[in-house]
Formats: sequence, structure tokens, C-alpha cells
Amino acid sequence: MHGSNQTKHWQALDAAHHVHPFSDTAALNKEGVRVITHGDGVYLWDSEGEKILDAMSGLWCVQVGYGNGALAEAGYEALKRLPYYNHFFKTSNPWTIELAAKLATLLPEGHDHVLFANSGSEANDSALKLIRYYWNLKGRPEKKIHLSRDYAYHGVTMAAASLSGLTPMHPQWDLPLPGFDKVPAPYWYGAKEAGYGDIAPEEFGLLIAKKLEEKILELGPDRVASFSAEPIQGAGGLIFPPDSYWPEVQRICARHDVLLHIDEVITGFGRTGEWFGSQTYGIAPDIMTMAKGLSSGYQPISAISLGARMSQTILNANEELVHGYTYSGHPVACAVALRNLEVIERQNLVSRTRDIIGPYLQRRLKETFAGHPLVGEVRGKGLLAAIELVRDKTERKFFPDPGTIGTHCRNYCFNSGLVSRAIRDTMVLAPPLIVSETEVEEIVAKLKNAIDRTAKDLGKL
Ligand code: PXG
Repeated sequence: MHGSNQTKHWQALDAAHHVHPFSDTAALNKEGVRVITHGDGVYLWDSEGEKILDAMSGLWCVQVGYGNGALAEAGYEALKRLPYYNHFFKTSNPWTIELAAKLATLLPEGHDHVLFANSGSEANDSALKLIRYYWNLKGRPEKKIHLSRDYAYHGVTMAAASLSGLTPMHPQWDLPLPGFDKVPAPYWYGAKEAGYGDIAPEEFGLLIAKKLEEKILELGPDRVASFSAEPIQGAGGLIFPPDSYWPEVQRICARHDVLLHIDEVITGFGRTGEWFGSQTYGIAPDIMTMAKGLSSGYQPISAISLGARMSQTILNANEELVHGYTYSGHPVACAVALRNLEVIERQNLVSRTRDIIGPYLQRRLKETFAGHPLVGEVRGKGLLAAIELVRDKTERKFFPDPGTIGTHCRNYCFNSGLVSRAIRDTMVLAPPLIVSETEVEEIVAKLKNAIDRTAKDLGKL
């Protein structure tokens, strides 16, 4: 990047003092970081004045888009009135109370109680602690194994990373911890290459659900505490389960008395066209975690909601809950989250995603890419979409060395002012819920250009 003096100054300071998450910092410093200075709607600008269409909503979180003044004002008002107080010693504050009550009106049936934390990882870590506590209270302390899936992403704390099915997340930290085990993901597009043959999606969904039951029986239902899962797997490659999967998983969890922990960190707050992915798939979770879209990313805040079974047991324990963070239910974060929910409601962003702009994006992507020689599958729901780049579309064969082609295509996107994400060789989109039809057209055109150029480089076009 040929930066101005200001950009070069920031790049030098960043290189000297800042360690980046999920980055090879040394390699990054050679290129120089891109400094994002402001945002408005679906657009970001960098310190060189370049305009970028953010079709990933930051990290899947900016539901209402950038630069929403109502959220900024709510935060400012709370900062002036009560910049900080906690909930530890029999205290609360108006914003936390109102947010908890508001969430109870939106959450699935029976989820009337919430705890707050500050990130998705913390929420998941807390959820596992609450699951362990539940079984201890039930007099079944031997039920302690946490199951999750291949390709799962649940965050980075010791416990959340142990739930992860993305194996590169483990070796640097000697994870997973003991007491964590994995089952396969309902990734139908990859089924053929994984050796399941030409199986139909619904049959595959049932088969993969049965693998969960086999694992529970192998470990012993008396030892299995919980199954953690995203309704749609996000960072693992946007894996949409066949319709047969969730009903069968729920039957299996109920049959073996395994608590169902649903991670709604990506799928919550309208992303799939309902308030929660659980509603989209008819899932009744025992415990749910959420973050990101709760505040549209404007403030760090997450929540854990308890279904009736867990809340009755935990709240009737009549003892201190020995858990909580200094910033749990931070007044400023709660004020911003509350205003965010108001904006989502006022602008009908959930039903707009389900009925108007979600279907529009999905239709335009299918029209543009389904017949493309490099594209194996276009899949999506609401404002989540994936375009799988493959070596052989009739045989559903992937490229060797997954990630190389995807990153190549992603770089073309970046260079043309479009943020999309490459997960292995799957191009992923999750634009803000306020995205307009014109902006969808810009996303589709820029992505087409990047995929065409990638196909040309591979001699496929
Ligand atoms: N659960 C899910 C389903 C997530 O997607 C977390 C938990 C953890 O949240 P925190 O707030 O602790 O980061 C996430 C986060 C990516 C990417 O590149 C995805 C996430 C985070 C960072 C990068 O897709 N998801």
C-alpha cells in the first residue's frame, strides 16, 4: 500500500506495538495494515480514503450498519448518567433490567432469564459452567462430557476453543481440554468427498444426527452433559443442515437426557430472517448464547439465556451463583443493545430479511453463479450466503490445499473494494440487514468479477 504520511505513521506504530488476532503479525507488518477510519451504512473507509463495501458486517455483527446515530446517542446518554456500575452486590441498573426483559420477549419459549457477559467466547464459557452446575445440582456429577461438531466455532477461551471443531485452533494451546468430544457436521456438499457417496441431503441429515447418538452411546449417556451447536455453522464454512437434521438431533438429546446448547452468536438478531436461528429451524434449546448482533457490534456485550428446565433448577438452588464479570451487563453496552433492538424492530429488519432482501440476495446469487464453471454450490438463508468454489462441479470435488483458491478470490474482492470472507474455498457473505437492492447488485457484480478472474487464472473461463 502506498500510504500517505499519516497512514505510514499508523502502520509503523501498529507494527511496533500491536499483536493482531488470528494473524501472522510479522507477515502482516511487512505488508502494512489497512487502517479503517470510519463507516456509514454498509460502507467503510480506510485512512487512504478508499471506500469499501463491507459484505461481512465486520465479523458478522453490524446488523443495523455503520454510523447509526440512535445507537451512538443511547451510548452517550448512558455514559453521562452512569458510565459504570456492576450487578454483584444486590444492585442493578435501568438499562440492564430493560434489556433482560426485552430479550425475554424475543427469545424462544421458556427463555425468560438471561445472564450477561462481554463476548461470544465468554458467553459459551459461561454456558458450559452453567451446564456443569445444572448436573451437579441434579445429583448427576458424572454427566460432564461436552459434545460439539467438526467445523464448529464457539470462540477462544479455554473451554470455547475446546468446543471448536476447527483443528488449527488447538495445537498452540494444548487443547482441547479433557472432557470434550466431537461428532460430524451435517455438511452435505462435502459428503461425497468425505466418502458418503451420492446420498440425498435429507438422508444425510438423518445419518449425521445418528452419529451423535452413536457417540452418546459409545461414551455412555450417563457421562454426556451437553451438545453445543450453531443452528447454521458460520466460521466453519456456512454449513446449512438438511431439514431432517435438527428434529432428529432434538429427539436424540431428549432421549439421552443431554442438554442442548445452541450458539446463536452469528445466527441471532435477524440474520436468518427470524429473531433467532432456533426459530428458523424449530429448535427448543435448553440454553442459548448470543453476542454480535445483540448490539450490532457497537459495544462488546453477550448474553446467555436459560430455558425453563435450567432456570428452574439453577434459580431454585437457593445459593450464591459463584460467577460473573466486572463488566457483565455494563450500563453503556446494555443501553446501546436496547436501542439496537428498537432500531431492528422499528425498521422491520427481521421480516425484511426473511421476506424481501434475503430472498433477493439469494435469488441474485443463484442466477449469477449456479451455472458458473468454478462454482459447485450456492447456498444461503436470510442474509447468510456461501458460494463454494470447486475443482469439479459434477463430482463435487474440492481443490487440493483448501484455502488457496478462496484466498486468491478474496484478494480480488478486497482490491475491488468488497469485503467478503473466504473459508477454505467457500466465499461467504453476511451483509448488514439494512443492505439495499442496489447495494446487493454491487456485491454481486464485484463478486462476479473476482470469481471470473479467479476462474480465468485457473484456465476455467
Ligand atoms: N460463537 C460463534 C458461533 C461465533 O461465530 C463466537 C462464538 C465467539 O465470539 P467472540 O465475541 O468471543 O469472538 C463466534 C465468533 C470469522 C470470525 O472470521 C468469526 C468469529 C470471530 C472472529 C472471526 O469468521 N465468530
